[in-house]
Amino acid sequence: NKIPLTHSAQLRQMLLSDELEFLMEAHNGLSARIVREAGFRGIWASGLSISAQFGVRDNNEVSWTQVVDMLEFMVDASNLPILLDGDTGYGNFNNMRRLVRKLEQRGVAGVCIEDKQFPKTNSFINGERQPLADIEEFVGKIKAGKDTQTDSNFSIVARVEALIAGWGMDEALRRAEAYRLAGADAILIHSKLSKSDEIVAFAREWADRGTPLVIVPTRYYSTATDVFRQAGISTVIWANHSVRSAVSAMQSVVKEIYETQTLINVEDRIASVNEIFRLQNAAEYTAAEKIYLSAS
Ligand code: SPV
Ligand code: MG
Repeated sequence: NKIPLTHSAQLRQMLLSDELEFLMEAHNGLSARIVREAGFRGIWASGLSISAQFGVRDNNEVSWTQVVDMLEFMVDASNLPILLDGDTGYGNFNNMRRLVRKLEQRGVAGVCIEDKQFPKTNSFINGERQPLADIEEFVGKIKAGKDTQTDSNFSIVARVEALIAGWGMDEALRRAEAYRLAGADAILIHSKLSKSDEIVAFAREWADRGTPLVIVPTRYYSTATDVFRQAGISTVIWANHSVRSAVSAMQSVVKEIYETQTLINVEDRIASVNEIFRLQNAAEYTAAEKIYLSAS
Protein backbone atom coordinates (compact mmCIF):
# COMPACT_ATOMS: atom_id res chain seq x y z
CA ASN A 1 0.00 0.00 0.00
CA LYS A 2 2.96 2.28 -0.57
CA ILE A 3 2.22 5.63 -2.17
CA PRO A 4 4.33 5.82 -5.34
CA LEU A 5 7.02 8.49 -5.34
CA THR A 6 6.40 11.54 -7.48
CA HIS A 7 8.55 11.96 -10.57
CA SER A 8 10.51 14.72 -8.87
CA ALA A 9 11.17 12.54 -5.81
CA GLN A 10 12.32 9.70 -8.06
CA LEU A 11 14.80 11.94 -9.88
CA ARG A 12 16.08 13.42 -6.62
CA GLN A 13 16.58 9.89 -5.28
CA MET A 14 18.59 8.98 -8.38
CA LEU A 15 20.78 12.06 -7.98
CA LEU A 16 21.42 11.32 -4.31
CA SER A 17 21.76 7.54 -4.44
CA ASP A 18 25.13 5.88 -3.90
CA GLU A 19 24.70 3.80 -7.04
CA LEU A 20 25.72 5.08 -10.46
CA GLU A 21 22.44 5.99 -12.20
CA PHE A 22 21.60 6.47 -15.88
CA LEU A 23 19.33 8.85 -17.76
CA MET A 24 18.52 7.90 -21.35
CA GLU A 25 17.72 10.41 -24.03
CA ALA A 26 14.21 10.66 -25.45
CA HIS A 27 12.79 13.33 -27.73
CA ASN A 28 9.08 12.60 -28.10
CA GLY A 29 6.35 10.37 -26.67
CA LEU A 30 7.30 7.28 -28.65
CA SER A 31 10.99 7.36 -27.76
CA ALA A 32 10.08 8.06 -24.11
CA ARG A 33 7.93 4.91 -24.10
CA ILE A 34 10.75 2.89 -25.64
CA VAL A 35 13.22 4.18 -23.04
CA ARG A 36 10.89 3.10 -20.28
CA GLU A 37 10.36 -0.36 -21.75
CA ALA A 38 14.12 -0.88 -21.96
CA GLY A 39 14.22 -0.53 -18.18
CA PHE A 40 15.63 2.96 -17.67
CA ARG A 41 14.43 4.77 -14.56
CA GLY A 42 14.74 8.27 -15.92
CA ILE A 43 14.84 10.32 -19.11
CA TRP A 44 17.08 13.09 -20.44
CA ALA A 45 14.92 15.34 -22.63
CA SER A 46 17.79 16.41 -24.86
CA GLY A 47 17.71 19.83 -26.48
CA LEU A 48 19.75 18.54 -29.40
CA SER A 49 17.42 15.59 -29.97
CA ILE A 50 14.15 17.49 -29.56
CA SER A 51 15.44 20.12 -31.99
CA ALA A 52 16.59 17.41 -34.40
CA GLN A 53 13.29 15.54 -34.39
CA PHE A 54 11.59 18.84 -35.35
CA GLY A 55 14.18 19.16 -38.12
CA VAL A 56 15.77 22.32 -36.75
CA ARG A 57 19.07 23.30 -35.13
CA ASP A 58 20.10 23.21 -31.47
CA ASN A 59 20.07 27.03 -31.32
CA ASN A 60 16.79 27.64 -29.50
CA GLU A 61 14.96 27.52 -32.81
CA VAL A 62 12.29 25.46 -31.05
CA SER A 63 10.37 27.77 -28.73
CA TRP A 64 10.28 26.90 -25.04
CA THR A 65 6.53 26.30 -25.11
CA GLN A 66 7.00 23.83 -27.97
CA VAL A 67 9.50 22.02 -25.74
CA VAL A 68 7.07 22.03 -22.83
CA ASP A 69 4.29 20.67 -25.05
CA MET A 70 6.56 17.84 -26.14
CA LEU A 71 7.43 17.08 -22.52
CA GLU A 72 3.76 16.56 -21.76
CA PHE A 73 3.61 13.76 -24.33
CA MET A 74 6.83 12.31 -22.94
CA VAL A 75 5.57 12.30 -19.34
CA ASP A 76 2.29 10.67 -20.40
CA ALA A 77 3.96 8.04 -22.57
CA SER A 78 6.66 7.05 -20.09
CA ASN A 79 5.48 7.91 -16.59
CA LEU A 80 9.19 8.33 -15.83
CA PRO A 81 11.01 11.20 -14.16
CA ILE A 82 12.30 13.54 -16.84
CA LEU A 83 15.25 15.88 -16.54
CA LEU A 84 14.80 18.59 -19.16
CA ASP A 85 17.82 19.94 -20.95
CA GLY A 86 16.63 23.52 -20.43
CA ASP A 87 19.55 25.11 -22.33
CA THR A 88 20.13 28.52 -20.73
CA GLY A 89 16.66 28.71 -19.22
CA TYR A 90 15.34 30.40 -22.40
CA GLY A 91 16.19 33.91 -21.24
CA ASN A 92 16.99 35.60 -17.97
CA PHE A 93 16.01 34.81 -14.34
CA ASN A 94 12.41 35.71 -15.06
CA ASN A 95 12.06 33.31 -18.00
CA MET A 96 13.61 30.67 -15.72
CA ARG A 97 10.95 31.30 -13.08
CA ARG A 98 8.14 30.81 -15.57
CA LEU A 99 9.83 27.71 -16.99
CA VAL A 100 10.06 26.09 -13.55
CA ARG A 101 6.39 26.81 -12.86
CA LYS A 102 5.29 25.27 -16.15
CA LEU A 103 7.56 22.21 -15.75
CA GLU A 104 6.14 21.52 -12.30
CA GLN A 105 2.61 21.82 -13.68
CA ARG A 106 3.37 19.22 -16.38
CA GLY A 107 4.99 16.71 -14.05
CA VAL A 108 8.56 17.18 -15.23
CA ALA A 109 11.03 16.20 -12.50
CA GLY A 110 13.79 18.72 -13.00
CA VAL A 111 15.66 21.03 -15.33
CA CYS A 112 19.29 21.40 -16.24
CA ILE A 113 20.50 24.87 -17.24
CA GLU A 114 23.91 25.71 -18.69
CA ASP A 115 26.04 28.78 -18.05
CA LYS A 116 25.99 30.16 -21.57
CA GLN A 117 23.97 32.88 -23.27
CA PHE A 118 20.63 32.77 -25.04
CA PRO A 119 20.32 31.75 -27.83
CA LYS A 120 22.76 28.90 -27.25
CA THR A 121 24.65 26.69 -29.68
CA ASN A 122 25.41 23.02 -29.11
CA SER A 123 28.60 22.58 -27.08
CA PHE A 124 30.20 20.45 -29.78
CA ILE A 125 29.96 23.22 -32.41
CA ASN A 126 32.84 25.65 -31.84
CA GLY A 127 32.46 25.21 -28.08
CA GLU A 128 35.58 27.27 -27.38
CA ARG A 129 34.12 30.29 -29.19
CA GLN A 130 30.95 30.39 -27.13
CA PRO A 131 30.60 33.13 -24.53
CA LEU A 132 29.90 31.92 -21.00
CA ALA A 133 27.33 33.53 -18.75
CA ASP A 134 28.52 35.90 -16.09
CA ILE A 135 28.79 33.88 -12.86
CA GLU A 136 26.61 36.29 -10.84
CA GLU A 137 23.94 36.35 -13.51
CA PHE A 138 23.82 32.55 -13.63
CA VAL A 139 23.76 32.31 -9.83
CA GLY A 140 20.72 34.61 -9.88
CA LYS A 141 19.04 32.34 -12.41
CA ILE A 142 19.60 29.25 -10.22
CA LYS A 143 18.29 31.08 -7.14
CA ALA A 144 15.26 32.33 -9.07
CA GLY A 145 14.46 28.76 -10.09
CA LYS A 146 14.90 27.39 -6.58
CA ASP A 147 12.76 30.18 -5.09
CA THR A 148 10.01 29.52 -7.63
CA GLN A 149 9.60 25.76 -7.27
CA THR A 150 6.72 24.74 -5.01
CA ASP A 151 7.69 21.05 -4.94
CA SER A 152 10.81 20.73 -2.79
CA ASN A 153 11.89 17.65 -4.79
CA PHE A 154 12.02 19.49 -8.13
CA SER A 155 15.69 19.45 -9.13
CA ILE A 156 17.74 22.18 -10.72
CA VAL A 157 20.97 20.90 -12.24
CA ALA A 158 23.61 23.51 -13.07
CA ARG A 159 25.75 22.73 -16.09
CA VAL A 160 29.28 24.06 -16.18
CA GLU A 161 30.59 24.82 -19.67
CA ALA A 162 34.01 26.16 -18.62
CA LEU A 163 35.91 23.07 -19.83
CA ILE A 164 34.05 23.12 -23.16
CA ALA A 165 34.86 26.81 -23.61
CA GLY A 166 38.54 26.25 -22.74
CA TRP A 167 38.53 28.31 -19.54
CA GLY A 168 40.28 25.58 -17.55
CA MET A 169 39.81 23.45 -14.47
CA ASP A 170 40.09 26.22 -11.87
CA GLU A 171 37.36 28.24 -13.55
CA ALA A 172 35.19 25.11 -13.84
CA LEU A 173 35.57 24.41 -10.12
CA ARG A 174 34.99 28.06 -9.20
CA ARG A 175 31.76 28.12 -11.18
CA ALA A 176 30.55 24.76 -9.89
CA GLU A 177 31.12 25.93 -6.31
CA ALA A 178 29.21 29.18 -6.93
CA TYR A 179 26.31 27.23 -8.43
CA ARG A 180 26.34 24.75 -5.53
CA LEU A 181 26.14 27.62 -3.05
CA ALA A 182 23.28 29.13 -5.07
CA GLY A 183 21.26 25.96 -4.41
CA ALA A 184 21.89 23.72 -7.42
CA ASP A 185 20.85 20.14 -6.64
CA ALA A 186 23.57 18.71 -8.87
CA ILE A 187 26.40 19.89 -11.11
CA LEU A 188 26.66 18.70 -14.71
CA ILE A 189 30.29 18.94 -15.76
CA HIS A 190 30.63 18.73 -19.52
CA SER A 191 33.68 17.85 -21.60
CA LYS A 192 34.36 17.56 -25.31
CA LEU A 193 37.53 15.50 -25.01
CA SER A 194 37.66 11.94 -26.32
CA LYS A 195 39.12 10.74 -23.00
CA SER A 196 37.54 11.11 -19.58
CA ASP A 197 40.67 12.48 -17.88
CA GLU A 198 39.42 16.00 -17.22
CA ILE A 199 36.06 14.71 -15.97
CA VAL A 200 37.80 12.32 -13.57
CA ALA A 201 40.15 15.11 -12.44
CA PHE A 202 37.18 17.40 -11.83
CA ALA A 203 35.40 14.64 -9.87
CA ARG A 204 38.48 14.12 -7.71
CA GLU A 205 38.60 17.83 -6.80
CA TRP A 206 34.85 17.89 -6.23
CA ALA A 207 34.65 14.75 -4.09
CA ASP A 208 34.21 16.41 -0.68
CA ARG A 209 31.51 18.93 -1.74
CA GLY A 210 28.64 16.50 -1.40
CA THR A 211 26.69 17.82 -4.38
CA PRO A 212 26.06 15.09 -7.00
CA LEU A 213 27.93 15.15 -10.30
CA VAL A 214 26.28 14.42 -13.63
CA ILE A 215 28.21 13.71 -16.85
CA VAL A 216 27.52 13.33 -20.58
CA PRO A 217 30.07 10.95 -22.11
CA THR A 218 29.09 11.53 -25.74
CA ARG A 219 32.67 12.32 -26.80
CA TYR A 220 34.46 10.00 -24.35
CA TYR A 221 32.15 7.13 -25.26
CA SER A 222 34.91 4.54 -25.10
CA THR A 223 35.48 5.07 -21.37
CA ALA A 224 34.41 2.02 -19.35
CA THR A 225 31.43 2.77 -17.14
CA ASP A 226 33.31 1.50 -14.08
CA VAL A 227 35.65 4.47 -14.42
CA PHE A 228 32.64 6.73 -13.71
CA ARG A 229 31.64 4.54 -10.76
CA GLN A 230 35.10 4.75 -9.27
CA ALA A 231 35.20 8.50 -9.80
CA GLY A 232 32.09 8.85 -7.66
CA ILE A 233 29.87 10.19 -10.45
CA SER A 234 26.18 10.24 -9.51
CA THR A 235 24.45 10.05 -12.89
CA VAL A 236 25.45 9.36 -16.48
CA ILE A 237 23.40 10.82 -19.33
CA TRP A 238 23.32 8.87 -22.60
CA ALA A 239 22.42 12.10 -24.35
CA ASN A 240 21.48 11.47 -27.98
CA HIS A 241 21.54 7.77 -28.74
CA SER A 242 17.80 7.32 -29.29
CA VAL A 243 17.59 9.95 -31.99
CA ARG A 244 20.84 8.82 -33.61
CA SER A 245 19.70 5.21 -33.78
CA ALA A 246 16.34 6.29 -35.21
CA VAL A 247 18.13 8.33 -37.88
CA SER A 248 20.36 5.43 -38.92
CA ALA A 249 17.43 3.03 -39.14
CA MET A 250 15.21 5.45 -41.09
CA GLN A 251 17.97 6.45 -43.49
CA SER A 252 18.71 2.86 -44.33
CA VAL A 253 15.11 1.70 -44.80
CA VAL A 254 13.83 4.81 -46.60
CA LYS A 255 16.76 4.72 -49.01
CA GLU A 256 16.22 1.04 -49.74
CA ILE A 257 12.49 1.51 -50.43
CA TYR A 258 13.30 4.44 -52.72
CA GLU A 259 15.91 2.51 -54.66
CA THR A 260 14.08 -0.81 -54.96
CA GLN A 261 10.49 0.47 -55.35
CA THR A 262 9.26 -2.43 -53.22
CA LEU A 263 8.65 -3.31 -49.58
CA ILE A 264 9.75 -6.92 -49.99
CA ASN A 265 13.22 -6.39 -48.57
CA VAL A 266 12.38 -4.27 -45.56
CA GLU A 267 9.25 -5.77 -43.99
CA ASP A 268 11.16 -8.26 -41.85
CA ARG A 269 13.61 -5.78 -40.41
CA ILE A 270 11.24 -3.05 -39.26
CA ALA A 271 8.73 -2.93 -36.40
CA SER A 272 5.37 -4.41 -37.33
CA VAL A 273 2.29 -2.23 -37.45
CA ASN A 274 1.04 -4.25 -34.49
CA GLU A 275 4.13 -3.25 -32.55
CA ILE A 276 3.26 0.41 -33.20
CA PHE A 277 -0.29 -0.27 -31.92
CA ARG A 278 1.19 -1.90 -28.81
CA LEU A 279 3.47 1.06 -28.11
CA GLN A 280 0.45 3.36 -28.43
CA ASN A 281 -1.51 1.15 -26.01
CA ALA A 282 -4.25 0.58 -28.55
CA ALA A 283 -5.50 -2.39 -26.49
CA GLU A 284 -6.62 -0.02 -23.73
CA TYR A 285 -8.74 1.87 -26.22
CA THR A 286 -10.44 -1.31 -27.37
CA ALA A 287 -11.17 -2.28 -23.75
CA ALA A 288 -12.49 1.21 -22.94
CA GLU A 289 -14.76 1.12 -25.97
CA LYS A 290 -16.45 -1.97 -24.52
CA ILE A 291 -17.28 -0.03 -21.37
CA TYR A 292 -18.16 3.39 -22.74
CA LEU A 293 -19.66 2.48 -26.10
CA SER A 294 -21.57 -0.55 -24.82
CA ALA A 295 -24.80 0.60 -26.49
CA SER A 296 -23.23 0.23 -29.92
C1 SPV B 1 21.85 17.70 -25.34
O1 SPV B 1 21.61 16.49 -25.35
O2 SPV B 1 21.19 18.52 -25.98
C2 SPV B 1 22.98 18.21 -24.57
C3 SPV B 1 24.16 17.39 -24.40
O3 SPV B 1 22.93 19.34 -24.16
S1 SPV B 1 25.31 17.88 -25.59
O4 SPV B 1 24.71 17.72 -26.89
O5 SPV B 1 26.43 17.01 -25.36
O6 SPV B 1 25.68 19.26 -25.36
MG1 MG C 1 21.56 20.46 -25.08
